[in-house]
Amino acid sequence: MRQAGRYLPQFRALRAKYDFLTLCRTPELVAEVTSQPIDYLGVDAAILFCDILVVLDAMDRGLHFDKGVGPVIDRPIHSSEEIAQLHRPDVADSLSYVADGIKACKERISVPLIGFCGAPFTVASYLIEGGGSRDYKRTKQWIFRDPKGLHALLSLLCDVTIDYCKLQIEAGVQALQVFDSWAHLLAQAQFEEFSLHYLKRIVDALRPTGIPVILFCRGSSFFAEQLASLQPAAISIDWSADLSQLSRKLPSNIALQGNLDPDILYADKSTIERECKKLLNGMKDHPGYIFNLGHGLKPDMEPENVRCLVDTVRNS
Ligand code: 1CP
Repeated sequence: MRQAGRYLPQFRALRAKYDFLTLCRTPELVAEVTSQPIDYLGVDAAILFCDILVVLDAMDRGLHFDKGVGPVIDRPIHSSEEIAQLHRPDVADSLSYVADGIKACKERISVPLIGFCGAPFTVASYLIEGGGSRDYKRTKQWIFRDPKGLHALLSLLCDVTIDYCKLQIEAGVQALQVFDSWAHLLAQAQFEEFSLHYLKRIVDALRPTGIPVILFCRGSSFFAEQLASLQPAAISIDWSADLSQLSRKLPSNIALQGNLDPDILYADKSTIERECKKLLNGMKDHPGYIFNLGHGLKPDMEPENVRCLVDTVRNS
């Protein structure tokens, strides 16, 4: 889950000087931000500093990140006719800055580096809505009004995503996490049709590389068995499930990652320690378990509390 995020003052100091995409496009700054949480927390792996939406930058949709607003896409897509005009970018060219950032990280960081991408459904929802949204109305309308058109968009984004993952692997990432942050908008059958199908294409395309793929959905507690059917290396479970109970329903050859409620970081240190130990205890007999949060950190979380959490896991 997000590491540097917005909660580290070291990140905010850099962000005050540089625009978000400038940070992403400058390899030395990517290495700097990626290593900030490693230096501060001593976690076991680094997650590349970038964003799931850079593929929309590669597709020239006018992506920018505005203070206090989040991601904005100046040229959203509203119809099938517009989809026909989209093109598959040469990511080796348009996202070469990500490859350069990865190489800079590898020189600087000694722990494994995790690359990532957005799932086609989640990236499509940003492209359709023009940014974040409260109710994702346009995306849901499209599901019911023009499923064929939506599939054309998802299929294109899936191809671009696979190219983008391969670019990250060639540049040196040692694992890849796919974020389907808006999957919880979908009912079970819709999830299979509009998300799982494309996640399968990604997992299958990357399998020959031997790089472990971790699947995360908001809603992964609910969709865990469907995700397991794709046989990814790992599934990252959101914070709503009882992980030890859920793990009994899933094949033991898939690692589980998760799933502490990130809002616990607003509590005092003894509560953080207690809840963390409860989770670790429930998973103590599960081989390959990876401790993690069930979603991202929030900007106003205390770095000291995050460190207390990491120390508790280390000392357990
Ligand atoms: O935190 C890190 O440094 C790790 C790198 C990282 C990752 C893994 C960033 C940097 N973004 C992401 C993934 C990401 N981006 C997701 C999937 C994970 C999740 O569900 O949280 C999503 C949905 C996005 C889209 C996005 N980018 C948002 C969410 C907006 C919304 O609709 O709710 C936001 C706020 C961003 C900007 C962003 N990306 C990353 C950071 C540190 C920030 C904040 C930038 C700032 O300072 O303004």
